[in-house]
Amino acid sequence: MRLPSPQRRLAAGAALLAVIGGGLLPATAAHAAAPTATPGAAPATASGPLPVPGPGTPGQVAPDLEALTQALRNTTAAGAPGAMARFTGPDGVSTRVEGVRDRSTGAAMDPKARFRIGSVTKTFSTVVLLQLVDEGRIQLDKPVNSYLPGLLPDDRITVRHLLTHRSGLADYTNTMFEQTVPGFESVRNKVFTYRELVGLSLAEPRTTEPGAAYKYSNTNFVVVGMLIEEATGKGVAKEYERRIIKPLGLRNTSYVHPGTAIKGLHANGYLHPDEEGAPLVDSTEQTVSWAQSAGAMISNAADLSTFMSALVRGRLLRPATLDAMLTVTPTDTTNTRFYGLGLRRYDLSCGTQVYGHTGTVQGFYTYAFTTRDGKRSLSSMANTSNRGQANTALGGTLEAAFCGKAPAAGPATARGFAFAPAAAEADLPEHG
Ligand code: REY
Repeated sequence: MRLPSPQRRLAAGAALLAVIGGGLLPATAAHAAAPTATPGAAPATASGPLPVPGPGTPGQVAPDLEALTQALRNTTAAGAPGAMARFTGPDGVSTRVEGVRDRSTGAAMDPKARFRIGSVTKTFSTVVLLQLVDEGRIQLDKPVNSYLPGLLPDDRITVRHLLTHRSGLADYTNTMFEQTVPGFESVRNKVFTYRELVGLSLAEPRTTEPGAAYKYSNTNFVVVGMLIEEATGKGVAKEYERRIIKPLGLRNTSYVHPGTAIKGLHANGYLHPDEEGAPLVDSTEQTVSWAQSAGAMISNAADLSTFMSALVRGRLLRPATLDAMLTVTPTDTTNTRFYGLGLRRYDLSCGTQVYGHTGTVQGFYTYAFTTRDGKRSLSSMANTSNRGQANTALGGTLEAAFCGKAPAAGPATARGFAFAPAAAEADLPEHG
């Protein structure tokens, strides 16, 4: 299999950090290791964002709405039919849209539109699983095989290894979607069992020793879905509904697997073929059975911000469990991108730290992030995929929204920081 170069880079970076930190690194140790890994990087602290010179603290920065629009224009210029961003902060809600949500009718992108959120689903699955931890039904450091006897070939793989992408279970989607359009068409209407998906992973060599390194893999969150079903005796759809969607009133959020439609006002998704210039493929309708609890949910921008904000404010989990979810280790050597339990942390150029997740499912790129206090949230999406430049451009909405108009002096310039999440992420843009 051809390993895309960002993945090679990440693998090397993860290995380096594993050597430096001796395996699983808490955020503080990761930062301590940073000067070696990224010479010249300003130190960040685990306890809070870097101070920003000039008026105001990061918490008071207003979004730069012109920069937000520019990021969306860059996204459509890079090949997305449409893009949108929705920011919630102390001064209310701002939305921006560019391009179309439906190429056949020419209907404009709509900030209320529903779309496929891909791996942002992983954060929902994690919350359900951690509620089961809060209820004493699952323990984070127990072997997966103690709940699902004989499922995995290694009794050392724990529940926490799944949630931190440190199980070493190969990501079956790498081979499934090596050829983008044929790969997609071969699964678009398929219905897989969880066991079939795990079987595809186990047919490949494992990537790391349990716990040794971060290696993003959809397989981890397929097994999380199995754990949820095993512990509750119900499908994940019921648990998302009962534990998150209903209590938070998320009326645009659903899990309809193996249904193929996105009901109500929605954006159509358009997949870029690998061949430059070939026509886009309308990928709106699909089972997303290849992802299920790792990536098959539907939502909209407002619901994603409500969810992320409620999560960090402690409305869904007990304090100790939320702390565990927010305890991060680096995903690469930039010292700006981290992963907790089913949750990313990005440290932006202005020092602000945001928590959330990214998502890629054929036809849709998503970013859903919030500040630690949950007071400022951004959800942005583009209705395309397999188009790295569009994903990178969409990532620009984070800087525009959270770093806003703060002066570009101090740490930002000192670090020469250019925030391009897609460029160094294993799951972005190639898969995820
Ligand atoms: C898989 C392929 C994306 C996407 C993926 N998404 O793993 C999970 C995530 C749920 O982390 C596809 N890429 C694309 C290719 C590459 O076909 N040849 O970009 O649509 O969000």
